[in-house]
Amino acid sequence: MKYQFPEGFLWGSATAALQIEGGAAADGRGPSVWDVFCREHPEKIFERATPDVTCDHYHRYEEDVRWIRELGHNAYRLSISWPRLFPEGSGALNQAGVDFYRRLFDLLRSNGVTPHVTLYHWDLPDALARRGGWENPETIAAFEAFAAACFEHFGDQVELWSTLNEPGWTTLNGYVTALHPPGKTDLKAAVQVATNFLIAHARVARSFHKAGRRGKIGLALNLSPVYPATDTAEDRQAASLADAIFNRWFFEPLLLGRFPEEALALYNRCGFLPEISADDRALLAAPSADFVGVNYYYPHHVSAEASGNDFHLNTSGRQDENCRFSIGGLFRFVRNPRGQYTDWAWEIHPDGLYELLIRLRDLRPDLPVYVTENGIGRVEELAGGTVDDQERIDFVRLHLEAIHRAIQAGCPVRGYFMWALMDNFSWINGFKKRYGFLFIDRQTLARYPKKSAAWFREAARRNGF
Ligand code: BGP
Repeated sequence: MKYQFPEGFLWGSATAALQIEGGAAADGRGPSVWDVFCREHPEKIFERATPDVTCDHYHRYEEDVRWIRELGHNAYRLSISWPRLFPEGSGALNQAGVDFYRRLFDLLRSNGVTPHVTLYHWDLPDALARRGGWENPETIAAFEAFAAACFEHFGDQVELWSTLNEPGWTTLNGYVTALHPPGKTDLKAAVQVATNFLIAHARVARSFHKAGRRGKIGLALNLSPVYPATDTAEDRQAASLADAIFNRWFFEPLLLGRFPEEALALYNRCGFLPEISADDRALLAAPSADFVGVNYYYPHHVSAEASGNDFHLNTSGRQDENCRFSIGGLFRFVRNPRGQYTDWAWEIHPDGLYELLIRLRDLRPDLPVYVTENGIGRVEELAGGTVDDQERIDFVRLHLEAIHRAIQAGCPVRGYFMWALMDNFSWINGFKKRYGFLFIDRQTLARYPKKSAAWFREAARRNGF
């Protein structure tokens, strides 16, 4: 075997509540901001898909845990639906929601599967969204109460907690590109929301630690290495600024207890500096994560030539539909002419993951890291009861090789979660973009393991490949 992983390495896959559960109105669940966004702006979602049913995991979780076991995973990353526990975002707890997750966690554990649980994977209760969402400090307080309820009710079942999934990506799309709810382009609000997420994480982590809870708490960050498009001083400067805004704004407070100067200087110039109370400022000045989760899909290539704002994501999977991201006067993301791309125009670049892991190691050599998401969206069809997704096997193998190299170089990576366990509601991409180890027949919702599931099962069994 060429790549032997450390003992105890976690081999699993990931999902998020809104993307797989369905049961949108079952047993007292309240609406989330995504349910409402899809209903009010169907034109923004590929083929007007909705998260009402998705994979119906809420009703089929027993079968899904059987699949997880069948696929040989020893861990599973999932999220808890906030509006299933608190239909109004705060206030009365919905016991049926608690019961659902208790049954699910029990079943996972009795099948030898470690749950890695995210508290917030973008399904903000609509009641909070209507009062200003993450711009409103009330939401931070409601999140603290939701987190406390989760620790209280599931603390004996769960030991690995992430407060947030990808605060950067959700802020970017909610408040800059306007592609996700709340669909705004407001850069000042974006900086405040990005900061409010960090405050929310830090407060929850503090109460978790203060209460002496069992287990570890961290969060999952979307990280992308940022390369200058050319070697000019302008492009290098633009790339460094993009890195400060998209990567360092999030990992520096968590790992080092500080914000990147470059981003602070820009926000100061533009009048975008976030409001932070003295208490929260003190809180953010101390590192707050027991581990960091890295969600890695692709790198960015940055050009300083950006005349205006322009945002577009490929949601069709058509080769001729490019992604565009440009903030006028700051920078623009460009396509790498030498890059290899997926059907949705995301570059495949496993070395980027290695570089990110080494960067984290250099900052905090002792801090455990999980690769909490990594995967490839494809157009797929069932043939003979399976899908021949050799491309996914190659994608996962190359990224695992990069992780192995980083571990050899001293980065304490403790586990890998492939996105995703099953094909799911891919946000504004609807259902055409398939990510799973399990193929979901959209007519019957039956699950079929793809060829990659067998490859991964063998790697997990041998703890390497
Ligand atoms: C991450 C999200 C996941 C997942 C994945 C793939 O940003 O945390 O929820 O969806 O990206 O992205 P997409 O489904 O938009 O292709």
